[in-house]
Amino acid sequence: MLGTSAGAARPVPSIKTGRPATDLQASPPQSMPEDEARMPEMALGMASHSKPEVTSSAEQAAEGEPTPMKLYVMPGACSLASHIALVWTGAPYELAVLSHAEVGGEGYRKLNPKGAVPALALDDGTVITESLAVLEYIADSYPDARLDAAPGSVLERARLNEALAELVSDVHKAWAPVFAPGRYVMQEANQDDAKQAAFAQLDKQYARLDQRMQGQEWLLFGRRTVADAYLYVMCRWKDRSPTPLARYPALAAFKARLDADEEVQRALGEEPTG
Ligand SMILES: N[C@@H](CCC(=O)N[C@@H](CS)C(=O)NCC(=O)O)C(=O)O
Repeated sequence: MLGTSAGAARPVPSIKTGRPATDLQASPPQSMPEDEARMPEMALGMASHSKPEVTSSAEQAAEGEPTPMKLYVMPGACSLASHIALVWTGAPYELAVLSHAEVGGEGYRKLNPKGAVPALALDDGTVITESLAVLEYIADSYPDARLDAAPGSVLERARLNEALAELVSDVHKAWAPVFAPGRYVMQEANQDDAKQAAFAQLDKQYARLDQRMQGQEWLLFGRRTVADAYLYVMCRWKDRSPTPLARYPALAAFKARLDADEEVQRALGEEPTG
């Protein structure tokens, strides 16, 4: 279920660019083997980060400050797309940067029982999960940023959903046997096979995306949308496979353009990878 209500029993801590200190400090998921517990940060060559600045929503309310929406992310994970989209809107936000253990931990599961990022907590305690929903919520909430389908265009909306669905459910999920082979293949001896099969599948998907991006600055509509933020994250991951992003010239050029985007750099700087 996507829309759940959080924080009725106790306020969710409000964290400014850092991990929650109190209610999200939990042990790594019990059932998860060590290599899985380290993914995707370790699989992606990412490390943990420094202690956060923490203020509680209750404190903020007492001080009369409005509580901006809060995005829960893991460094460099798919949640980076929602983070970049938020920066592109120029809206105020708070960030909770979690470790993989925290994402699987009890505290965060109260917020998102699926134990995955991203999650976007709104100021009334409503929580939105799933990248597609979070990205479209962000885009729809800040129409001036023009990150969404054109208002009223049913076809553009369908094209945006189409692109996001492909990125989220095909491209992203094709990485799963690479990051967590133990979830797909029981015998450790066979897990490398699962990874090699995933790499082959990924190569087909990236080749298709590369063809689509030829001569295009943006994925859709000749302008920037939230789908570009997600495509960027998928491009960042590709160097973790035997065939690096450089093999896909249009995608490599797209990534280089976004690497140079100051707002993308700001988002990356807020998700320290050590
Ligand atoms: N269907 C979810 C998947 C989100 C997802 O897989 N997030 C990963 C990070 S890229 C995660 O939190 N993984 C934690 C885990 O699987 O233990 C979405 O599209 O938002």
